[in-house]
Amino acid sequence: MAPTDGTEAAGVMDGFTPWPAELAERYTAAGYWSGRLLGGVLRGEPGRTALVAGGERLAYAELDRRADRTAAGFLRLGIRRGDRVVVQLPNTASFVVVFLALVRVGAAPVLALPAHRESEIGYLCELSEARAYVIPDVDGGFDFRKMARGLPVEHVVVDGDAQEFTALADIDTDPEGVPEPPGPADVGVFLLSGGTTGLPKLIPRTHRDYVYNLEASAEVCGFTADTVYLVVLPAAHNFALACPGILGVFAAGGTVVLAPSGSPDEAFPLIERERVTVCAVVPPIALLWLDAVSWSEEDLSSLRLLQVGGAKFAAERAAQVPRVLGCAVQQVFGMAEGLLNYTRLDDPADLVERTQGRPLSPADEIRVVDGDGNDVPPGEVGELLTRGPYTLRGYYRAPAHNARAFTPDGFYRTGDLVRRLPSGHLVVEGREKDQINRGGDKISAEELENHLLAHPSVHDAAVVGMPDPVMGERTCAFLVLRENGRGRAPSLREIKEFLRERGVAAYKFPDRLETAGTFPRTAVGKIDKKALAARLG
Ligand code: OOB
Repeated sequence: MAPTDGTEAAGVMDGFTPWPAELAERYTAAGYWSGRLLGGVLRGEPGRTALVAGGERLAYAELDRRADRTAAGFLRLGIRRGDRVVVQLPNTASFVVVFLALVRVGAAPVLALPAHRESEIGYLCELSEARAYVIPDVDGGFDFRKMARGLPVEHVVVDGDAQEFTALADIDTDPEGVPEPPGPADVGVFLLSGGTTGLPKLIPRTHRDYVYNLEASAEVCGFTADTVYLVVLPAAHNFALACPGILGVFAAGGTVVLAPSGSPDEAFPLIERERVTVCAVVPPIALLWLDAVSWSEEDLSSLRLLQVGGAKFAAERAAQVPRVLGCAVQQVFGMAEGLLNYTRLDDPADLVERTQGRPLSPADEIRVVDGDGNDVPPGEVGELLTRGPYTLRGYYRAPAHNARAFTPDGFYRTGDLVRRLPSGHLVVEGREKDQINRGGDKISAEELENHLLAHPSVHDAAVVGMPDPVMGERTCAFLVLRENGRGRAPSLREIKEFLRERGVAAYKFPDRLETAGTFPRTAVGKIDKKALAARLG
């Protein structure tokens, strides 16, 4: 696509949809787009601790040096500005170093989740035409090197024992200067969409829009050099990375502490030891913590703010957080595509408990529309459409999908059903998109159905969410079996094993299996998923 805003780096990234020139000028003139780059987010005092991970404790100066040396290493491998590199690292210092190194080179990390397997990773490598793939050796008992064999990438870079591949430690080299620094309009990073179609989508985030995302978030959330932020969600997820997340902490000069998971056994001792002040969690983790304080012995008194988002957090539970955990709660309704809504630190308790926040930026445009695309009266429920200085204008290399996912004037159709209050706060009332939100993990029904349809006993498949008190939703797969149901029904265990062999991430596995003779259909002949969901007692 031709560059249209005059500052676009022509040819650096095809398949990327730029903002129209007039909007780009407005966002720049208003100061939302500063021209700062993702590689420059390390703004803490050189001697101050930037990162605590496992046994490692890195000062800003040291993290900066390591990022530069690893950037030099990627350049030495031939990775250049405009290239893509699939990064699949757990919450380790290497994730942070590799991320910073790549954005400094101008090669965009494609941020896969540690849970992704051959099915997702193979597709991401192909779609992005990745030049390299960065992995741990073994994590959570899984050997990532095994998965890397046979992938269409030139370089596999391994954090740890590299075997036949390139060791991350070995690419570290003296910087010889960055030959061609990225521009602020370049794509800085690719995030993964939760997905509503058969295949996941890539979300291009430019340096300028993502820097605004993280800086404005850090301001709204009151992050300073005194912030000590605990990461319990995957660092590759937008919430933990930039809302304000790891990068927002760096921009504010604070300290990031990486935890392997949100389990109280791991997180609570770190909160006590590092005097953690803020943490971002999904609702199931918040519920776990609310329970765990009664039996845990750690001192959590340093905690000032618990950010909860990724899925709806019930008002009653939000109200419990200050009483039980002794800190403020903030609801965050965000999406990798861009738009972020935060309850504000000085909002009255009622809004903090009962709403999912209001848009981050004064330049975020919000519409709430009915099925025909007309704005609903104020206060009524409709689909949320949005456009703004950090919301994508198109998925990467997905023109057919983009024609449906965006209005002709560039509003992103979120698929979320919301109600807008006079204060501008949004209440999430449901979802229109065919997706299951399993405790913050997003599962595309169509993607899972396609995998199930490949099973020899399955004639037809429909995946629906079922309400769950802890996860919000769990996944139920309805199957119509071949031979009019006379074939043997596979067990849930067999289906999980089948999906594992196909290389599907485990969080997408169904929690429950039901067989049906036929599927109920809507008037237009589509599977009636509401009627199916109603069958679940
Ligand atoms: C975050 O991002 P994604 O891309 O994993 O998922 C986005 C979707 C939203 O469209 C919405 O359906 C759901 O997740 N969602 C919520 C929610 N936060 C996200 N639904 C109800 N209440 C909430 N508070 O999930 C994400 C990205 C950045 C920050 C926080 C969450």
